[in-house]
Amino acid sequence: MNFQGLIKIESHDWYFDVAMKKAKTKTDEVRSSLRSKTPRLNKSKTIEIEKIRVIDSTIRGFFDKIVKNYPSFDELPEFYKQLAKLTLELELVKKSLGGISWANKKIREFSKKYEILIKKTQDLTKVNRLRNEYLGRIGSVLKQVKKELSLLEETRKTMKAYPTIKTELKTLCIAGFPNVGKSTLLAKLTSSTPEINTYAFTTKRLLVGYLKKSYHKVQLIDTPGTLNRVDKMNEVEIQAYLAMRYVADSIIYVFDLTEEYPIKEQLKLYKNVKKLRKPIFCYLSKTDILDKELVDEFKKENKELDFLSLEDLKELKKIL
Ligand SMILES: Nc1nc2c(ncn2[C@@H]2O[C@H](COP(=O)(O)OP(=O)(O)O)[C@@H](O)[C@H]2O)c(=O)[nH]1
Ligand SMILES: [Mg+2]
Repeated sequence: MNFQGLIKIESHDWYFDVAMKKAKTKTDEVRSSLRSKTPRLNKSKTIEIEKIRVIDSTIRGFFDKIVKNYPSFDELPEFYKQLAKLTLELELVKKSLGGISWANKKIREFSKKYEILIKKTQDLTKVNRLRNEYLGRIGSVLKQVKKELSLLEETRKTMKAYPTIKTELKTLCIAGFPNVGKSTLLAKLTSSTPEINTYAFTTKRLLVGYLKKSYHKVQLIDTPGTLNRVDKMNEVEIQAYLAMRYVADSIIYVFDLTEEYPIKEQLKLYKNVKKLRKPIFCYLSKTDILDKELVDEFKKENKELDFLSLEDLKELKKIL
């Protein structure tokens, strides 16, 4: 799923101005194509009707796109549905989209109505009056969706920062305390493919990498965070938790025995991750700078854990 391509939503003034500019270009064309012999009333009517048509199709074209382009939240994969629930005011978003559709309908109505009124009139001054009235109506409809437009734009910006995760792929999440070596492991496992994001060693967003073997593709996600209560989590921790819960088929849990975090705490987090009821493989990082004895002892003490060895990359990839 990819939210990068959502079109920017502008202010209500912007749509009005663009529509007016387009209308002007078009009516200038029409004006110069009319014969000089055409009676003034007919000329004026033709021009103003053309103006209405351009304004109508321009604004409604934009608004249609906004509504069609917006994700339908009920149909999103569970991960994004939950993420949206936690990060957006979904009810307001739905109402705002409804507001844009309402504006579209209203604009259509006014355009039809004023086109007919202008066609019918035989009075030159009335043509201009009707046109001004029409513009006033359209301006007022746009004003009425001012808040809706800006809410949809704010929401779009939030969604733009969502990670791009392929929810349909077999997925492994890498979990563990900060600084234990999760991102390093992700890089080690997926460095052979160019799709790993270049901003490694950051916890600002989820890192995603892919492992390919013939037809099979596995997605690996670096999921930083310590599984706090949801209201205590920051944005990336929420994403990490949701990825583990809704996207992961299995999890690699990274232990770091270099005492950065007490091993007791790391085991506690491990147990919390286990509650997600997914297969968990454990990986011991930084064994290159650890006493072999310490490593062996830890493994002995925690026999129930399913340890992975990175030395045996082949084995690991087979498991993946
Ligand atoms: N010696 C050694 N250092 C490592 C290893 N894995 C990670 N590190 C270092 O530990 C620090 C934290 O690693 P990082 O992958 O960013 O941890 P993360 O916060 O869990 O993603 C970095 O300075 C890494 O260079 C390892 O296997 N051996
Ligand atoms: Mg990291």
